[in-house]
Amino acid sequence: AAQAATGLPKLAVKPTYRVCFNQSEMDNPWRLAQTASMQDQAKKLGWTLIFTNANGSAAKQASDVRSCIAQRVDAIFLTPREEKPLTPVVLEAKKANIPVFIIDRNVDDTVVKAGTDYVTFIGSDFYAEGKRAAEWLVKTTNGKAKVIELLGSTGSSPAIDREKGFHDYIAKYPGIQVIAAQTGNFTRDEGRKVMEALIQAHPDATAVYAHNDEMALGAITALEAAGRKPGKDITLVSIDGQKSALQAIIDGKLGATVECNPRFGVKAFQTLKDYAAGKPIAARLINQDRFFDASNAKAMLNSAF
Ligand code: GYE
Repeated sequence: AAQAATGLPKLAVKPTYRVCFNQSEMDNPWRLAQTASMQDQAKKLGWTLIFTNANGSAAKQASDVRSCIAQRVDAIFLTPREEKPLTPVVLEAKKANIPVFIIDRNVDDTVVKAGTDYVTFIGSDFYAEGKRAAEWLVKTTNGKAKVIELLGSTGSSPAIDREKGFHDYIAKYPGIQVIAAQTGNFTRDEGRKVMEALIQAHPDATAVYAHNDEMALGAITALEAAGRKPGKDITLVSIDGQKSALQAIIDGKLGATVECNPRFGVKAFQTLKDYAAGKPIAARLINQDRFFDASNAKAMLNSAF
């Protein structure tokens, strides 16, 4: 079987499995949708899903994974809050002969490798997301904007790659300048607070690039409180494609959002089954994401999370 050749822990074909899902936090609609998707699919298949919530602490998430190892589960689904702090537990699971499937966020790929240390990474291409947001902004502003960037959680793979994808793309457009960048930790409240301060310090800003919708929605609140008109005198673009962001597009406040699909259940558990059956698994299983703007937000509203 393919799995034997890799040095990865083996997994038997069984009617049902006992697996862990180690969630990073539950403080936004994306996380709630992801968790619901995993739990729904486990229920449908009759599998036992042990769910842990690290409440935004990478250290707690590492100890959550260790407790799953101690419980000798069949497999671990891990959504690493930050790249580096969650890398060692991947090796610990391998040593304990428990296959790990990395979903949505990544670990440090310079230290651990898909196909050797863990089975695969399943998720979106965050670099491409940053690039797609930049492309839209360049087009919409005719290549002229002073941008405030709201960064995701420091050290998380989506924050790292969404920053890089955006900056690499705008490097060819000297009229697009990022005049301030600060983390809003992927939350609405921090996005609002950070924007309150940044718009005071940079009243010349004409655009906002937020690494997720929640921070963009927080920013809209802050901008309106500061007397600005989001969608009219300041252009916003973000990532995720949640329902309330599509509503903000319909309302004319948010310009566009790049979809980042949180519904992992079907794909994650099917990949485990394929792995157990000895099928070769690609190192990266990348989701195909959509793009939402004024042209389709209304039609897509009901399919969003
Ligand atoms: O964009 C954000 C969430 O890891 C891709 O994390 C995910 C990101 C998503 O908290 O809203």
